[in-house]
Amino acid sequence: MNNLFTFNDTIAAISTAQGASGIGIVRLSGKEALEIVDKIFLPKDMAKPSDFKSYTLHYGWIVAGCRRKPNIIDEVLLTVMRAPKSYTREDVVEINCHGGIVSLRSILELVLANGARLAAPGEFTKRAFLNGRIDLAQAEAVLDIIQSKTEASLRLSNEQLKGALSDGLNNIRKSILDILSLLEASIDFGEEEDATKTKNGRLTSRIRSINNQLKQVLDSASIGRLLREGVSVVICGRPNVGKSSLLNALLKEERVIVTPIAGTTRDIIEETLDIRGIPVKIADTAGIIEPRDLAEHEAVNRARRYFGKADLIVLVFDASKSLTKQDKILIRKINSRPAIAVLNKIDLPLKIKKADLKPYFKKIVELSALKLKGIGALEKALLDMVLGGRPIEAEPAMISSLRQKDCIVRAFNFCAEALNLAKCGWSQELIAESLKGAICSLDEITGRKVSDDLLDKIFSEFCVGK
Ligand SMILES: Nc1nc2c(ncn2[C@@H]2O[C@H](COP(=O)(O)OP(=O)(O)O)[C@@H](O)[C@H]2O)c(=O)[nH]1
Ligand SMILES: [Mg+2]
Repeated sequence: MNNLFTFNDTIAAISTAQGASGIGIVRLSGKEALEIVDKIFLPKDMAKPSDFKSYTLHYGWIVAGCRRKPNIIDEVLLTVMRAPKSYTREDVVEINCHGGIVSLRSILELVLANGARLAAPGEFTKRAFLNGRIDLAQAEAVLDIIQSKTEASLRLSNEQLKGALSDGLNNIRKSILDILSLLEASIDFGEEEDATKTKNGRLTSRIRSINNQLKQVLDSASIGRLLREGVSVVICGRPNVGKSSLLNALLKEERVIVTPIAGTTRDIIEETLDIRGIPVKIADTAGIIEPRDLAEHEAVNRARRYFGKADLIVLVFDASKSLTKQDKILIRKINSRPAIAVLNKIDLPLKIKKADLKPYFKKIVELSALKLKGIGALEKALLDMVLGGRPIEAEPAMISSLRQKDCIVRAFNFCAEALNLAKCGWSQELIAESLKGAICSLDEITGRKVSDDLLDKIFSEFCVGK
């Protein structure tokens, strides 16, 4: 894994977001990166990039055409990072130019015309992985950092990039390897009848300890995924109960139009809140029950879809009015899905009491979206439902993706199988086979053993330029 791959081509891409901005970066990586910029960079002191020292910054211009009559494309700063101490472990050049679309594209085109190839999504990070600078879990962390929605998920991804997860898994892997070598020694050399019994006891306790460690990693998965992916919450309720007002109150801004006219909200409005580090994607829906026209018909369909796929439902009632038939229909629709009832408009004289809803909901929150009273209580109720009593603290070796979780589950199952075989005194070859299965599953997380298809799939989620 640690040997350098030799890629014959040099890749290039715009590494900053597309659109007008202060600066933009075109990045090159590969054997010819310096040679290519030699042809297009005109430094103030007329030196050549291929003579530049690593980790140095140079002022000059990107030019097209010959050096005597250059056509200036942009004024830039050029950074050189030589192999192997670079992001990809290859020669890397970053051209810091002005962040206009035309400037960035012109420089990229020039770089491509001079011998570079346009990088595929995630190809720089893929090279970093293939060249052994980072493992697959760390490569995934790079993507997570870019996509982090809250500070807590950013912290988790940074731990993973530093190698916390990989270190934890490598320790478990090493313990399994230790057992395997013991097993193999006795497979080869045979064993006395008496000694086998005590040895079996030791063997089962060692496998059990590995099982416990894997279980711990697995337990961290749900919080890890929660921090990374967040939860989706849908706000439902009949028209005019204050759904849009509630979303505005949660967002602390006037995001959605609120009027006393029923049917004001026709589209789904979706925003992400940060509740104690968990990204909560919250959607306000149209409260229409009987659509009057095509637009309302579509609004109802969309609301249904959101209702169907949300992790959690917030059903809003107007506490200043008695429960209506429409309210009751919605209560029935909740069935046994995770839901919180919100009694809104408690600033007005009340017609519904908490007790009226007790039979249907585990959590009921009274609030006033208009007067901003009780919003904190709703946030707390949301968090309680989502966490189900688990602590929110991010552990260092936390798994964050479904892919990683699948691998750990497989490793755990293999170990559980090995434990059973050992307990029942089955042959050591069989136990060894199961343990090897566990190692293979762990290796898929760090990428020690991974198929090209899976690599392609993982890196295709990256943006071009990363
Ligand atoms: N008194 C009072 N009025 C509210 C409260 N929440 C919303 N409203 C009013 O109820 C009406 C409907 O609100 P809106 O958020 O558009 O309801 P939606 O149709 O469920 O989205 C508006 O006139 C709001 O000002 C509240 O807590 N107290
Ligand atoms: Mg509304």
